[in-house]
Amino acid sequence: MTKAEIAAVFEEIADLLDLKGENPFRVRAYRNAARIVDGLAEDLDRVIAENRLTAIKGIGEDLASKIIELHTTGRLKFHEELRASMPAGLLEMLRVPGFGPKRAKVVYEKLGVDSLEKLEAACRAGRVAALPGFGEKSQQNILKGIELARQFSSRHHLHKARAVADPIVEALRAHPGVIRCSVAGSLRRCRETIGDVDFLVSAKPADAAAIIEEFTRQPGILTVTARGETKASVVLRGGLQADLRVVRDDQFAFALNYFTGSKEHNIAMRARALRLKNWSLNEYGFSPAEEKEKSAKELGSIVPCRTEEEIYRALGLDYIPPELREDMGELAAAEAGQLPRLVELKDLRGTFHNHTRWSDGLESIEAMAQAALDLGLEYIGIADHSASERQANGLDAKRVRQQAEEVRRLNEKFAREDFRIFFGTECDILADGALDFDDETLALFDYVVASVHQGFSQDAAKMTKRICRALEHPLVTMLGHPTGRLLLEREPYAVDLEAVIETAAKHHKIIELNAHPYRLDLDWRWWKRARDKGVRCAINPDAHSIPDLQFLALGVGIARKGWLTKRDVVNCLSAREVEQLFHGIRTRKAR
Ligand code: DGT
Ligand code: CA
Ligand code: CA
Ligand code: ZN
Repeated sequence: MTKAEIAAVFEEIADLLDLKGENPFRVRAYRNAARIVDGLAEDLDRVIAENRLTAIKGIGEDLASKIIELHTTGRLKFHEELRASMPAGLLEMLRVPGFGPKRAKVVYEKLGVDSLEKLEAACRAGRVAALPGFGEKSQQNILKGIELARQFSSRHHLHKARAVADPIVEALRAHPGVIRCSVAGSLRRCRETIGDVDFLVSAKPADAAAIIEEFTRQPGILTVTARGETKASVVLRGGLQADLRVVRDDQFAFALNYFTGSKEHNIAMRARALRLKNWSLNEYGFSPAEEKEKSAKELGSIVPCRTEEEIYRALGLDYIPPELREDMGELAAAEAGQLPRLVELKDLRGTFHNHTRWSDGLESIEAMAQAALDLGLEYIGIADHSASERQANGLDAKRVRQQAEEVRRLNEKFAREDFRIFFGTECDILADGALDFDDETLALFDYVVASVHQGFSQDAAKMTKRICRALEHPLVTMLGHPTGRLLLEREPYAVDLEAVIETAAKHHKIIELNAHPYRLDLDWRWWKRARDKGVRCAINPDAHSIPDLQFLALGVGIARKGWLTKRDVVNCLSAREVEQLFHGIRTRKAR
């Protein structure tokens, strides 16, 4: 099991113990352990081999042996027994947003409710509202939450889908019968959430059976739900479904294009083929439109295409990168030769908005900076929480000054490596749009990320005013996670993004693309519009640990979906240019 999977097991153990009403310290120990394992920068194999697990703060003998059991066998007896001792529906109920183990315990004990269905029925009958500590309003919220949980349960976060899909693609590529292999579908288009994973392989027909056999034997696969001569469907670890299709190599480009989608993009492509050439286009190739019966499947494509580039060229189009295939103007731009040259991960020279032990991060400033340097970056921005974020150990004005001193000292050291730490803050935007620090304190930072963390229930007019007021403050550099959404968990707060973008543009403020896989906020659908207004983007991992810095890659994928180029993304500037930009924003001279 990977670190993330072990962390998920520990989270579930904590939930189960909580449901049982166990000692809160024991519950917290597992939640902590989940956080620590997930945030561990080092290779787990190595830490185990060198017998160093118990040297990690928060991991004792007992947890260490559980980590080893999970990592080596993929299961944990303690976890399985705990699971078996409780109705399975209880855990399912915890997927309802805002409905935690404490509340689940109450409805279970008082009403015998032990599944999502029973919870819904009890709410509809008004029995939940009558429980002590619940009431009419929370009953309504639970009903809304059940609906969301149902809607969400069929989709999965992007990073989880990537983590299970990547090793399978590698294993397939290593198979001798496989000629070419790729993921397709929403995962290739880098959508923010994934319904199912689509794998595509090309091979000689005689090799298909062996490839399908190899696929279904992968360790990431839980069950095989369908198996045919050229297809298989499976359930991956974590509950994701996946399909594999095996095609001949001369069909590969057409199949890849078809199964990458989106469906809307495919429809536009087919319409263009018909209109321009009187060809029909499908997953097997081009064929004359009138030859419905003898399709490309039997006769082969009338224009053979080895690559997707050739398919687009055959239709008079520049190559359209998968991220743009959403039928949002990409065909027209490709026809006119006006597709943007999309930003790439290697263009990024630094990142902003990262947390350290000074607030709720796991590592020291130095360790985060070293990790960024190891990734090949030239600078990192540290932006810990401000005082109002008490549960996140937010900094007050006094600690800000101490932190500034530490950053200064570290910068002397890192200057020798041509690396720089920018000293920032993630400053709360208070309910009325005022900032959480006074101007004198704000002026100590190189830059200020302003974010909303509380008071999400304001109406759109209030929230918009609140955020715009913060953006108008001369010492604010960028807006953090603009909608506060948590993908598959919490809807965005009500806000008029048009007005927010307008205000950011007017004051030359940057908007963050928060690259944390639960956020991916500002949403890709808005970026083209923001860029056209002249708003620049900062791709920020919102890292709380060293591995979190990898989220940058997800952020780049979303930026690409938003049509952004190197010029639109401030992470592509040198440290020197960033310094000038931040200064320019402050002095209102930025352009
Ligand atoms: P997902 O799985 O919901 O995250 O989204 P996709 O885009 O991966 O959708 P999926 O797995 O149902 O299908 C993969 C691709 O296959 C899809 O992007 C386009 C193509 N496709 C599927 N059904 C249709 C269809 O009815 N018409 C056309 N033109 N293409 C389709
Ligand atoms: Ca899919
Ligand atoms: Ca599919
Ligand atoms: Zn935040």
